[in-house]
Amino acid sequence: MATLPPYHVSESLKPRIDELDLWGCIEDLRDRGYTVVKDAAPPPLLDELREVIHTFADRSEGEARGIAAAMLLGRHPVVDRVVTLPKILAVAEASVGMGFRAGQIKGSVKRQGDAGLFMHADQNWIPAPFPAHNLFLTFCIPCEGMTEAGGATRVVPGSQRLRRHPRRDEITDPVTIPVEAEKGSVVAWDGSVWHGNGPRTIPGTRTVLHATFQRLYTQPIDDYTHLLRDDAYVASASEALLGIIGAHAFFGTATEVSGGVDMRKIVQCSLMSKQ
Ligand SMILES: O=C(O)CCC(=O)C(=O)O
Ligand SMILES: [Fe+2]
Repeated sequence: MATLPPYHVSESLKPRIDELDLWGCIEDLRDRGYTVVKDAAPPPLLDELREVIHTFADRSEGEARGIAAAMLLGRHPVVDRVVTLPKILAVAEASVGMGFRAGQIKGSVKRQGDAGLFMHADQNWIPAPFPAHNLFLTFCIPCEGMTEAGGATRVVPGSQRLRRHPRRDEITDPVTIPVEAEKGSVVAWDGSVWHGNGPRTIPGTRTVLHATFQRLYTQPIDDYTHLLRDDAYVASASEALLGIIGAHAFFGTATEVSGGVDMRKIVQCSLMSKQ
């Protein structure tokens, strides 16, 4: 089976991209390395998400307390719903291919006076030159929208084409633009594009969910495979949720007596990885 070239959308995904009106987002990701997906999340769901992130962040320990909440998949139905919203799943598949996995699912809270984040490409542990097929897609899901003064994500549009990490001098003298988004919109960028975020200079909080999706063959940042061993969770989870947690992955399926990996799964993964 032929492999789909980078940035091409598979025949099976096209109808969803049409229906959800996402072609502009796909072109943005190809040309600029980032996009704003409009009307991706219902505002009442974002209000619930905000509460959930603050609740879990308050349970984090040390410096993360009140600021960051990690390993959020499977811990609250609102998080599971948000990461499997139709526009998010469709943009993720277009960028990191069929059979993609949930990577890091994390909440963060930024307050007035908080500094900005240094510039980087998300695939920090991947050596350059980066592969032509994108490996990571990060969604930044702001619970109240994102403005420059509020500490928006900042990107260097087009930097994904360089397919390398920023050099030290490029980090200290970045040419970035803020990515502003209305409540309900989500921001997404690929694993190669250089980005960081700006300081927050206004009162209130910037509460966001960072949801990173990864190409099938890469090692997921967070390990959610324990959820697949939880019968009650599996029984109530959607097919999409089970897929991103790794229900179809062949990795680790060999046992001491099986004679090899799960044949059905390796065949399925080999087909999906090319789409
Ligand atoms: O918080 C942001 O705006 C960007 C954070 C970031 O670099 C990331 O989630 O990859
Ligand atoms: Fe990042």
